[in-house]
Amino acid sequence: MSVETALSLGGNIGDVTEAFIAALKQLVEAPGVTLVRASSVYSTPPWGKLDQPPFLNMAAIVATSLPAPALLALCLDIESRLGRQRLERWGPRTLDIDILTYGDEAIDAPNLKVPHPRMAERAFVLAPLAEIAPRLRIAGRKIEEWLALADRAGIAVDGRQSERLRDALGCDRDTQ
Ligand code: GSY
Repeated sequence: MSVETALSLGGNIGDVTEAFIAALKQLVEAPGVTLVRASSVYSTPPWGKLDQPPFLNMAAIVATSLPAPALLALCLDIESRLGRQRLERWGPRTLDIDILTYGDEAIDAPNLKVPHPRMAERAFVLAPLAEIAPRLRIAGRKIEEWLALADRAGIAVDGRQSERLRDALGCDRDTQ
């Protein structure tokens, strides 16, 4: 059985687009994972700790036959294989991969809460996800509705980084 799951990727140290590309390639190389859709790459102001460089963020929908804990283990493994650095809580980092949704399941495990408990208030998560799954519902509202309520100041598609991502993934603008 295959489940569609929404992922959020972000980082603000090093070549973040390269990390997105490598992470997505490693995800789909894993047995039981296919990429359904990838968003553009967005430049986003830092959230939580303001005195740090802007982030790049994107979202992806993947279909997987992996149970949620195995998908989480895979994401953590990819983060560490790509040399994950997280210098401080809420601070700069090379790459985060967060599981936002796992089908329509609610998961409340110590290391995995799905839907991601803070996603509805984070425009850096909602803007990329709204591009590829605007009608996905969490907590009683569609992603596009949550985004309309969120503060989107400073959030913009980064055309050059999005082009790099599209070229590397071999998808074109319309079918992405
Ligand atoms: O997993 C969240 C990491 N993170 C981010 C992020 O990905 N984007 C922005 N804009 N701010 C952030 N603050 C943290 S922590």
